[in-house]
Amino acid sequence: MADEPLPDSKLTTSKRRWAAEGKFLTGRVGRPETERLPPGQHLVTNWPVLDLGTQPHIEISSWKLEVGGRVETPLSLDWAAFEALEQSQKVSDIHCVTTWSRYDNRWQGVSTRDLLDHAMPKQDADYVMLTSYDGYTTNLPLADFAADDAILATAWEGQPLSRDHGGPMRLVVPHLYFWKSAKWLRRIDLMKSDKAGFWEKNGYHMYGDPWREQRYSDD
Ligand SMILES: Nc1nc2c(c(=O)[nH]1)N[C@H]1C(S)=C(S)[C@@H](COP(=O)(O)O)O[C@H]1N2
Ligand SMILES: [Mo]
Repeated sequence: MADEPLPDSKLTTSKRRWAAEGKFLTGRVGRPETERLPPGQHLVTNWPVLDLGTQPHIEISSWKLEVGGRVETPLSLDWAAFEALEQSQKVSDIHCVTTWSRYDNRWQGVSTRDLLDHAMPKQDADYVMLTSYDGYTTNLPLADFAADDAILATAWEGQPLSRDHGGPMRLVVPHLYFWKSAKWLRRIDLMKSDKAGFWEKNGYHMYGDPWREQRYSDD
């Protein structure tokens, strides 16, 4: 078949150039840097440590992760059972309510979706409470806990997650402020209705969307 000559109006020329430039595409790729950084945040290249001040030392031999509440199959996993779950890698940005953000963190661990496939949320489960080894708690909707890029991380940048950052395992939910990403995670409880965790009882927002600057509960 012979090549049909394409009409070369001014518009088609422009459209071809837009296509080459990826113009009007939405989503992260090609987004200007100013839109990648949520309002009121500044970029850091180090990784600050923030917690209640007690960094629990958890022996791998006594470590456990429990999943309970509104699930069909409550889980109690030791380290070997947790490591035997399907492993995933995610790359994501961190946005802390104290205004620092850190781009392109490479996590490895178990995706929250894969864990939920084992526990099987009941029909009426809509929220999650996370409880950590230092007594910290935080809450979020089940849909956010199950986000595509949410991960129960055991490694960061190819190295085992250090104790100060929540090792041996922490949650990472990158689309919410980082206080929702519980370090030293011990229990995951699915609930029918929302309940406030530690910071949420102390003035922080129940949801915590960095793009809407949901820092404090009176916002
Ligand atoms: N178990 C536990 N998880 C926690 C906290 C905590 O005090 N205890 N602090 C939260 C807060 S406020 C932030 S900003 C991040 C900090 O994580 P990082 O120290 O790895 O930067 O952890 C979150 N997860
Ligand atoms: Mo924080």
